[in-house]
Amino acid sequence: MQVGDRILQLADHLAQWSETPGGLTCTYLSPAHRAVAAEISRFMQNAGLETHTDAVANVIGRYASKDERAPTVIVASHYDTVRNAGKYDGRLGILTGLVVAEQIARSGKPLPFHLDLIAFSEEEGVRFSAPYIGSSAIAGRFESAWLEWPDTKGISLAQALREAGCDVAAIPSLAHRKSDLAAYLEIHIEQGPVLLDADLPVGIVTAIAGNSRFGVTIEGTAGHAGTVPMGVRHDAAAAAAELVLYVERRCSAPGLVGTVGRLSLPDGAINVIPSRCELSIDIRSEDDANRLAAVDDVLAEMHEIAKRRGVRAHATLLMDAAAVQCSSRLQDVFARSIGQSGLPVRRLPSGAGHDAVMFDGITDIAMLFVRCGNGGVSHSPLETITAHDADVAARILLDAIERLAR
Ligand code: HGY
Ligand code: MN
Ligand code: MN
Repeated sequence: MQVGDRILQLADHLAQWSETPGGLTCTYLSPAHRAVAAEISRFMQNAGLETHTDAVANVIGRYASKDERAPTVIVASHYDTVRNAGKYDGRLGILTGLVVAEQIARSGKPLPFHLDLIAFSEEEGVRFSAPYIGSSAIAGRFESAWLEWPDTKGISLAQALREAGCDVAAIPSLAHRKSDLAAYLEIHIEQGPVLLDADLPVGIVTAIAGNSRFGVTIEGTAGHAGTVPMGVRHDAAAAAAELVLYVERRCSAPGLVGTVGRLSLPDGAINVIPSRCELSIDIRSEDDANRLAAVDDVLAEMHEIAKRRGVRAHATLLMDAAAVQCSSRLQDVFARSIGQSGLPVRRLPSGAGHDAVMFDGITDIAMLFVRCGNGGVSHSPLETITAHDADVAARILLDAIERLAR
């Protein structure tokens, strides 16, 4: 079986565990998530890697260097998913790393660095809104304040970790020092149409967009839908609707994207004027000044809408990740590997966030994108890649690791 076929077959296999029937949802520490962690651990053991699961449920498989004091090259991505997700976001990077690490381990080829394949437990920030829980712990950027953050059922992250048998007190010890690491490599689906339109199987990521995320609550005044005159209402949903349209308008400016991905009326009823609306705001740009100016304008508009409508609005910052440049040294390693395979070298930025951002400033980072079919759709069951492209990515990753070893 071509390596690419095997990668897709393993992705299909992992997609069988889901919190939702008929689709793929695998959020942090759910029973489905725990089952996938156990399966990935089994894959890594079968590949001949020294395997363990850490205190935030990252699954780590090591192909050790003979030199105990050697630095580590991390090959990683995440195994959690968004709701109603595709099978390849995150998992492609883990499975491509798995087949390559297995090939190296089976060859017994000595490496001047430890090779750590890491399946990060939580990148999407779906259940707890805290971003990059898995990779932040390894990078020493886990924020203890996140432990109190509740999920939609009021369960705190700390409680969920304890219930999953994770030792919360051990989290700080997961942090790697700069001197421990030699490089961070991540294979990921592009989640956009650029490689598809260019008819290329892979591309090298130049930079990862900066990302600001907020949780917003708007509190108005409940009232009878039939008796309160329109001019004296303080309607939380109408205020939110104005804000959603402002985010869309303001982030339609060049170089920006803005999204309200969650919008809810917790105590909504058809015949009651909404008193409370909860929504999320996600603003991104490759240019940090552009992103932060848009954030300022959106927050100012939120306060203006609240004042004009007589409601109270509050925004909680959930993430403020600056744009990250990928290492030109490692980009060139990937470029030589791609050139070696006779393919044109295409470099492109990433609008999506990735675990790689957690390692910025700690070690050199590089990402290889793999073409997405179906117009480049992602965060959707329509997400698709080909075995051929997965095979190309595996061959390039192997060649890049061998180049780093030389
Ligand atoms: O939101 C993102 O960019 C990534 O999928 N977590
Ligand atoms: Mn994603
Ligand atoms: Mn991802």
